[in-house]
Amino acid sequence: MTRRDALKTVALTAGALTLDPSMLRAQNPPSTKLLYPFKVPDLGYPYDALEPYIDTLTMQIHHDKHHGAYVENLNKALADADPKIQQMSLDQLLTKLDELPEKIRTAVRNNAGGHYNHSLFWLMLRKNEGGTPSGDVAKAIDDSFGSYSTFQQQFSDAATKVFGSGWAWSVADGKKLKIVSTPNQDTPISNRGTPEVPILGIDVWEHSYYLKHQNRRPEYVKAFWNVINWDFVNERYAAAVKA
Ligand code: MN3
Repeated sequence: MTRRDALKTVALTAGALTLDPSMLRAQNPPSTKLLYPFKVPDLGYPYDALEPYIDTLTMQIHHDKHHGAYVENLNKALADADPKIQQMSLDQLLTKLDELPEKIRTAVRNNAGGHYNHSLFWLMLRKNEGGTPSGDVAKAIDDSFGSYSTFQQQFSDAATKVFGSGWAWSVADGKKLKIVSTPNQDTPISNRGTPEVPILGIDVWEHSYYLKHQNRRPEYVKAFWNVINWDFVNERYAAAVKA
């Protein structure tokens, strides 16, 4: 039995498919099989893997405590819910927020969103030391923005301008890419009418940068370009275009 099969078996016998990043990675959207009770996925790399761009302590607290709290509060919100709701996947919860009982809707929106966004975020990160995108996503960036530097500029601008806490994203719109932002833990897949598939995102909540960069969000956004896992972004883009 391979390690992956062993993990699957363990997860299945535990009554829910959860996930090491390699299992999440194959999914599009990435978390189709994430089910109640939800679990925080392994980070998939050491806390210090993104130094000096994102520091060790930030990664540890962000993953274990902040992501952990979203998962814990999501499970709490669903604990007394109708079994039909408990059986909805993470994606279903987020794309059908309107169908949830009002009593739990806000808690699910915030905490399922937090779980979804962070599960994606960890996979989007890998130290690349300023490496540039390649493959289809590089072409999509050129086709949509004219050049990588224009894309960087517009994405950074969106990230810097998020008022308060939220995220900036690049989402697939057919073969083209767009830049959008979401407040709090809202996620592009929840957009009514036109759910969007995020292929790259940056968390601009202060908890994601304050220990190292304090109030200097632009400095964190600049550092972010050194820790993008372009291979994963390419996989997301390919899956989004196929969908
Ligand atoms: Mn965060």
